[in-house]
Amino acid sequence: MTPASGIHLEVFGRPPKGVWSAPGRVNLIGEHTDYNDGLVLPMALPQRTYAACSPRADRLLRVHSAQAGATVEVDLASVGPGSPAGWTAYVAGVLWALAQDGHDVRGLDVTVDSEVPVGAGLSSSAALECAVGAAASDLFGLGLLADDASRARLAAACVRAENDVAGAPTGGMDQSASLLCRADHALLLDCRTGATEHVPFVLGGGEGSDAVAGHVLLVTDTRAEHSLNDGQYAQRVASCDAASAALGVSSLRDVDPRGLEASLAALPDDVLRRRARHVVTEIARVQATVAALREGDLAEVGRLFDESHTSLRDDYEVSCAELDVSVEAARSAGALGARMTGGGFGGSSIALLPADAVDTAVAAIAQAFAERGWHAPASFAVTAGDSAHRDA
Ligand code: GAF
Repeated sequence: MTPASGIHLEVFGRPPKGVWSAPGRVNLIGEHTDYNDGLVLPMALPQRTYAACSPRADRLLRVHSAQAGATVEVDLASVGPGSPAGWTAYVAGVLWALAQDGHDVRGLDVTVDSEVPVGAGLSSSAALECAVGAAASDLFGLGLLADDASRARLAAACVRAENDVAGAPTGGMDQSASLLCRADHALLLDCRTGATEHVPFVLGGGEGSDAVAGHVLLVTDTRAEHSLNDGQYAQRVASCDAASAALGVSSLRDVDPRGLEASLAALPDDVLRRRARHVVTEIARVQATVAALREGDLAEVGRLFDESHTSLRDDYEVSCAELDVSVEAARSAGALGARMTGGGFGGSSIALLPADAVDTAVAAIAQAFAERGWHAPASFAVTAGDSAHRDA
């Protein structure tokens, strides 16, 4: 019995029909490119969100969160844009989006138990949506876990839950990562066409034939809380839309990096020029990172991580002091490269480190935070995990 099943039995008085889980993610590179039809390179985290579920005959949704220690009831007929508010929007929103797609969706009793840190930029909301989406797919016989094309449709429903019900105007990277990633691989996703490639990314302390073996990906949750529906993220989306409109293209993906300077010169102000420069150069960095990984050139991967961070900090202006300090400390302790990951304005950074430099890096980051009187950060090594599935 999984911990979520035990809690479910206690709270709802009957065992769940099953338990499903979905991972959080880190994005290796390709930040703020998904809503510009660009390329992204996320990998699933080993940390997962579990949803123990039993179907109901009526249209009531009862959700218990082990972390919040609370049970909330939602009538599915009342779900829609902006309703319900708070974390239940991610659960109710998925059922709402599936019903909108024409699926016969009924009520559920759901117990949520999560290992993905909340507010850390590691996609806890997408993990929740995708775990519930996976459960709904199996329990209502929707077949949306059957293959990658069906999973992409489920990801799209989870994105609508986030955009329309929770009111966060995000792109689709996080839900795609949670539903499409494979263990020991990063996911190269073309957000324009939906095309995917699974790029080997085997991390670990030992020697191995894979390029990344002998190296560690260290995640640092800075504990500087980030939020995607406080207006800043939406402002960046609006700037990109304004830049592409001014350039007469359907999205910034259409701007050729080779003619970037000429395109930037056609934009009306410096802010739009910097936002567009980040997006166009970041898409090119994703391609370069995949090529470097395939060639086993980790020094180049590290250099691209560093360049990406600088671009997000100076041109896109979505970093913060805690992210910059964690990245600098990791680099000084021997990281090949380091960058913020996810939406920014707080959240987490990643650093690619030789295995023998990890302890020094963790200590250096902790010390840099202590010296500034900040909350202690949480640093942990991760490997590339598996996508959403049924556990029990
Ligand atoms: C957040 C969003 F949810 C993603 O869609 C993506 O835009 C990311 O920020 C930035 O790359 O995680």
